Amino acid sequence: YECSQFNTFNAKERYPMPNTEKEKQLAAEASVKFVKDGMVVGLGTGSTAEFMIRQLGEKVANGLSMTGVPSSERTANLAQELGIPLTPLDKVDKLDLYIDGADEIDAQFNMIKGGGGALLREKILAYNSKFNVIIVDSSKKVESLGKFRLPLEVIPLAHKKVVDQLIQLGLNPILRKLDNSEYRTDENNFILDINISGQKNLKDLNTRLLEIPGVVETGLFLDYVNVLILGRAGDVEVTHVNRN
Ligand code: ABF
Repeated sequence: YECSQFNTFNAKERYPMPNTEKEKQLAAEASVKFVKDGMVVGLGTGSTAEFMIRQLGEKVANGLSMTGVPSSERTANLAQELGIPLTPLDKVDKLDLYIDGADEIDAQFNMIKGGGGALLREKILAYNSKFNVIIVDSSKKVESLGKFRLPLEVIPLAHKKVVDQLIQLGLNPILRKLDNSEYRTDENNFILDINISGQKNLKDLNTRLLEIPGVVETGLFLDYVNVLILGRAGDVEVTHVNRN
């Protein structure tokens, strides 16, 4: 099964509603209210997170004292341009707060993340944060996950073997490409986007995926959300999630 035979897949292709950008912006604006002086804040990746980072940049310019931990090189570059002080994760104990977007979120607050390719660092930051705030436009809210393909970060040398396993599991993997070559993550790995629509037991699926040697991480974020901020039309819906 040759890689060159894979279909190309651009995970960022979706059909945005006309007010999507406004909804992202409103959700982002509401999220920065959670940032207090002195906090260490994990900074997500993606267009919704970018609205949030720009707003934090303004707050920092106006005197807010905070330190950011970036979830990608792209986010690190933007934060630096905006004058947000940054620190590596291993220099802090826990993040006070992590704010990020998502590709899909279901009724139980399970998420697919990683459409932007930063799932591994995003999950590390979310796991090591005391509090996770997710910001989305209304197109991301779904009854059950799976219209969006689930990204898996995989070690390049193992990726064909991983593909074989995923085909056997009926998950229809597609190697992500960028400009005709394999997309590379910040850790220099590949991404396989798989079809999980109709999967009932997400926890079990996640475990099975992580058991395949060569799979580094999945974009399934189960049990991570503390607050969901959803932009809808001209307003936001804020949901506090009880995770006990
Ligand atoms: C990230 O941003 C990802 O995990 C997710 O893939 C993406 C969502 O992008 P956007 O906000 O541009 O829709 O947090």
